[in-house]
Amino acid sequence: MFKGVLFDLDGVITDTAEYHYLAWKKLADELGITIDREFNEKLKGVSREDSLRLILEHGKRESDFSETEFQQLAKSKNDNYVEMIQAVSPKDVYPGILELLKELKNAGIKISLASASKNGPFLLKQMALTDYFDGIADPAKVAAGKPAPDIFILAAQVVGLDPNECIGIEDAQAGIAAIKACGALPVGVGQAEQLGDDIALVESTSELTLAFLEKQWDK
Ligand code: B16
Ligand code: MG
Repeated sequence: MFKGVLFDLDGVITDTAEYHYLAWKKLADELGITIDREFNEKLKGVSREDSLRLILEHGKRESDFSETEFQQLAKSKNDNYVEMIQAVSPKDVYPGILELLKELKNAGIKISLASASKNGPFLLKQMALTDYFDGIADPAKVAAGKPAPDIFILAAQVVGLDPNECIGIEDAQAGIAAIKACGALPVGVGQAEQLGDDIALVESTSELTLAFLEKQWDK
C-alpha cells in the first residue's frame, strides 16, 4: 500500500489557471506581446520566472530587460494574480477532493503539496484545506522546477517518505514528467492526448477516491 499522496494544486485541487492566464495576459498586453489560451497551455505547472521567460521569448523581447526589470515584471504579474485569488473560497475546491483528503487522513496516508506555486499555502488557507496537509514543499527551496523531479522529491521528504512510497497527482505534462522522474506513481487529471496513454488517468477529480488509488497502486 502507498504511504503518501503528493498533490499538485493548480488543476488538481482547484482551477487557478484562469487567473494565472488573465494576469499574464494583462502583463503581455502591456508589453505589446499577444498570448492566447493555446499558448497558455505551455505555462501550466511552469514556475513564475520560467513562464515570464517563455512569454518574452514568444514576443521576441527576451533581451530587452535587465534582471531587475525582469523581477519587476514577475512581481507585477503576481501582484495582480494575488488580488484575483482573494476571492478563492471553499466553494472552489474541485469535486471529490475534500472527500479524498478525508479518506486519506482516516487511512493514515500522508498528504503533501507539490505545487510550483509560491501562493500555494495562501490558496490552501482560502479553501480551508490547510489542516489536511501533513507537509508542503516550498518551491523556493528547489533548484529546478517541473519537469525536474525536485519539488516531488521534497514533497515526499517533508512528510518523511521516499517518493517510491507515494502516488503523485498532476494535470500538466511537465508535472507528470516530474512525477515519473522522482519514482512516484503518476495519476493524471486530464486527457491521454496531453498526458500520455501510459499512466492512470481520470477525466474528473470526482473519480479520485481512495479505492481508485489503491487499485492503481496494486496494478
Ligand atoms: P506562482 P501548480 C503552478 O501551479 C501553475 O500551474 C503555474 O501556472 C504557475 O506559474 C506556477 O504554479 C507558479 O505559481 O506564480 O503563484 O508562484 O500547477 O504547480 O500547482
Ligand atoms: Mg497543475
